Amino acid sequence: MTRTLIGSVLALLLALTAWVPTAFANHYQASLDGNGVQPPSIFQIDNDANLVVDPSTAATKDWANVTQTFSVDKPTGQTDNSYKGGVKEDTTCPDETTGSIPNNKSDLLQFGTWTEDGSPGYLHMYWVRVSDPSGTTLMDFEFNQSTATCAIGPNKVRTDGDLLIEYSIVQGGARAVMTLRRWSSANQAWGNPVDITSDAHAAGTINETAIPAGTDQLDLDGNGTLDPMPAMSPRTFGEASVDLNVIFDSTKCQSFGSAMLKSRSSDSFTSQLKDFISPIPLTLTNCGKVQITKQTDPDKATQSFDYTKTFATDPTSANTFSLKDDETKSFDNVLFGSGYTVTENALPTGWSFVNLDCSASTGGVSYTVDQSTRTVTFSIGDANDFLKCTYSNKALAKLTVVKKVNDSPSGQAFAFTSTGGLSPSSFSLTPTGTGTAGADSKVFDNIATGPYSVAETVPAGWNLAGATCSNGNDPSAITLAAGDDVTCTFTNERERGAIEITKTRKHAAATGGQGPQSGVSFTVTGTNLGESKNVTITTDAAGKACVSGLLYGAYTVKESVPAGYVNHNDSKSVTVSAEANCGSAVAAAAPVSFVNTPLTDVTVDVKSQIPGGTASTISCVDGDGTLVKRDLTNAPGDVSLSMKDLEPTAPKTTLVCTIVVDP
Ligand SMILES: [Ca+2]
Ligand SMILES: [Ca+2]
Ligand SMILES: [Ca+2]
Ligand SMILES: [Ca+2]
Repeated sequence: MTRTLIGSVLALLLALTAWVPTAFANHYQASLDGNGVQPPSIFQIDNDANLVVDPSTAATKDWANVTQTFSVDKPTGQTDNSYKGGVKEDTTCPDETTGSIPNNKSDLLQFGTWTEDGSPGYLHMYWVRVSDPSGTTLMDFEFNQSTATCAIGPNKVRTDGDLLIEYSIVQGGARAVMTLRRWSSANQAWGNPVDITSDAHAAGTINETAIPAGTDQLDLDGNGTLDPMPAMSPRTFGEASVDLNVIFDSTKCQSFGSAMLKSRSSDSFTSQLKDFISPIPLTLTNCGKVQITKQTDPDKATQSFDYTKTFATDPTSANTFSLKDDETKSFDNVLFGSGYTVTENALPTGWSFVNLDCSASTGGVSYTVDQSTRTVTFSIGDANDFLKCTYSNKALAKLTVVKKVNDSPSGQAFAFTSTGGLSPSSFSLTPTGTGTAGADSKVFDNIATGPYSVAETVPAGWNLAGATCSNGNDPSAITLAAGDDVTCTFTNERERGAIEITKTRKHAAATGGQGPQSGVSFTVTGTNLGESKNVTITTDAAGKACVSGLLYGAYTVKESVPAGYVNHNDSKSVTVSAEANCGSAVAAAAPVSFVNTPLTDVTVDVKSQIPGGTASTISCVDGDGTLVKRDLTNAPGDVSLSMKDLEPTAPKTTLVCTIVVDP
């Protein structure tokens, strides 16, 4: 009794000594600490291997809370598959047979693996067997790059560099010695073993105590769901971790797609293989994926955008690349690492950056996006890590304001104001001549899309004849879309006036003795009409005639006096200086009046009743005695004196004729 107790205490002390972690902190019991190269593993390799997440350590994993890749052997007994006699580790595509594994010595039940993300992370393995045999525990985990199955036997076709991880624990031992071998295609044999436990790149333990039924979970029946565990007797469950730094060359992409577990009959590497658990697919690689996609607004833009990356690939790839709309750059062989970046270089002229969206990434890839520098910073630490980012860029727009005048600008400047962020927001345009040839313009290039407005402050003496934009917008509400090139044209004309002519005549037969005179033509001339230009208008029934569209300035209105009338003031100067039009707006027209006077003809006849019987003279003078006409010939016979176009204006309204009959 006492001895038993002492023995137990000694065993416990020995065990405690064995459990004491080495110089490393922050890792669990036998778990790997990363050797200062990568963060410690979070996976529990228990000193006394178990499957549960022991509550003492938070944020750790054990087999009960990871989704492991596992394979369950055929049931123990006559249907179990094992290698044929004479098969050794170096045997290529060894054949199999069925039947009981002798003495349950190496009768395997299950194995599994789980890969812990990191830089590069860890590979964790476990095995389960029927019973604890005498002698050394020997488990060989084989990892194959190819998933092609051998023509004969259960194995996968081996490729140069395939892995064999040996786990061995001496009889009664607590910690496994683990070695790593790589397959040599040239030698058709596994290479020399490399001890990976002594330098803390691997660790393996075994359950030294029984694992009670139901306390842990593994998928023992292989149906894909975790099952309550039957009791596991001591030394029938083992677990191990390997630092992926010793599996992978950090400069090469490697990928293992299949794993299997084998038991060996003795310590000797060339001893006969016994039981195996058939290969199971897995993903064990040191490379992830990166995919960068380009989207532009407007769609299908031909602009190319340049990018710079800082991550490494195998084989190596250029650190710069270019993308156009809808194009994708894919890197399927990104070596594990952190602090990787992809940056969109300086924006091409005429383009803006909308955003960088990496939310489509999968596999839990860790990334941060800096929109201001157009950079994604990320880590690739797992085969499933797939960074998928889309850069969206929008074309900038162009707005041109054109100032056009239909009349001579004479140095007139036109002021403009705007909203929406044009710079400068206020500006002035000064056409040099009429029409498009003399137009002035202001170009706002590479401006953001969105709403704008432009307005002209119409100068005195000018009217805005038109304001239109090439995209159909009104200049007060311009909407610029990506890549738009819009021109808004403001057309001005000078203000114009009118001349209204009032034409009257003296007319004895009319009420009041005078009235309007219709049908009288006037010619309007002026320098603003051009030297060779004139306008002829005719009075209407009301004696009115109007001409509009006249630039401000001096004009001459000249009457074409009708026959039978006289007008000594038939040409008048008129100044147009107010905006007016004929018709409804005639009130402001420049007025000018003309009055015509009708003419009178007088004939004085003296008739000799006897031809040649008498001779007479006639002499007529007007009111002030001025001689109008006379015939003093005094020839025998008739005398007739005609006076035409007599004006009824004083003193000419009186005509005195002296007739002398045959003096
Ligand atoms: Ca464990
Ligand atoms: Ca545990
Ligand atoms: Ca088997
Ligand atoms: Ca078995």
